[in-house]
Amino acid sequence: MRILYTIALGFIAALSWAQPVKEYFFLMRMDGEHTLESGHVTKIWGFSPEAGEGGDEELRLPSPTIRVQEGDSVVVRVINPSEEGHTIHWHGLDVDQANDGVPAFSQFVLKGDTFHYRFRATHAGNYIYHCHVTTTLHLMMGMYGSFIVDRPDQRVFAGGPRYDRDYDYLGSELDQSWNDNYMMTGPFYTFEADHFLLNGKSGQQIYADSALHVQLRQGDTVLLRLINIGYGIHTYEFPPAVTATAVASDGRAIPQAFTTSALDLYPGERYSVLLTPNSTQPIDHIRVLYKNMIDRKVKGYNYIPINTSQAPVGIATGGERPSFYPNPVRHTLQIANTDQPIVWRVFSATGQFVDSGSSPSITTSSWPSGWYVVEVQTADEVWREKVVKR
Ligand SMILES: [Cu+2]
Repeated sequence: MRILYTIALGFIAALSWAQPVKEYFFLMRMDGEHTLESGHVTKIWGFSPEAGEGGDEELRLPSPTIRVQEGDSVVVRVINPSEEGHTIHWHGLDVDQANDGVPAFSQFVLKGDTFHYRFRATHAGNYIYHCHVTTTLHLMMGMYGSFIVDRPDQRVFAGGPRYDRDYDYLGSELDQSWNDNYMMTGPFYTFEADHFLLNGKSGQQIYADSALHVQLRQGDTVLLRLINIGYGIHTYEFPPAVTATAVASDGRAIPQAFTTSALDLYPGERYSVLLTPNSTQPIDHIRVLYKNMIDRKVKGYNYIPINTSQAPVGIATGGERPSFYPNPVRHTLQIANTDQPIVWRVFSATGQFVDSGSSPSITTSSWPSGWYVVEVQTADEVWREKVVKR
């Protein structure tokens, strides 16, 4: 009787694991470095993929995005070679208690230990994984990443709207003094964010990374996966040239999808937002504001560029390209690398004329914050450059 029972149980278990299994291997680490926008290198902790030969993969901020399909069984094997215990909590995913990564209720992964997290990704959507040990410190040190569940039919959820391509943005904050001196951090109320990140980057780092730019041409529907793992409110401001429709939140469809020009994400929240162009304006951006939870004061912001044309802006047609610095700019933009007379014109993100001149330094103090196009003309060349005014 007992044998039959065991066989039956085994059969049920086998059935429930018949779905495709996605496996990940992570090291839990406390020895990473991260370059901030200023160029300063600070310390981070996190999860790095375990490499085969040639040592470990580099530890990055954020930790790698895990991407599986709806219905997949997921196995994440973690090894902890670091000095402290860690866990992984699967924020928003329906996992059982043993796999939930909340230290007192499930498994601590202590120094030298290995653990296998097992669960099923039952609902397409955007999720977060992070260490849940002394969360304020371990999270702030960078032990987090995005967890994306998508569908082969490119619908946001079963029976939901389709999209052509998707982008995921994981917003977070960092207090440099905490990461620089993590042995000396005080209680959490002393945490004061001074770096505001999207996928670990800010300001010019986002501008320089075209993988973070949204490609949005006429007729496209793009899915933005917006995720907040910070300790403040993240407000996404969409430009008038796009229609932004929130269709899902926290891994479930929103019963009444809504269009919005500004969407607030509270800590731990995730939204799926569809973007479609509604004008032929060539240049635009999404602005992300980072607000304090208590007084809602804006503490920082980032821009996500939207490219609406096939041709990248700012590609020279020949000759030596001028350089523009600093970018982002506050007071004065310098145009360098031009050995012949120039004329420059500046246009706003909506294409309106702002200023013109012929000196290689442009005073920008009076410009409102946002994107601009600087057009530089010599006798036989024209260059265009996107510039961010802070
Ligand atoms: Cu940890």
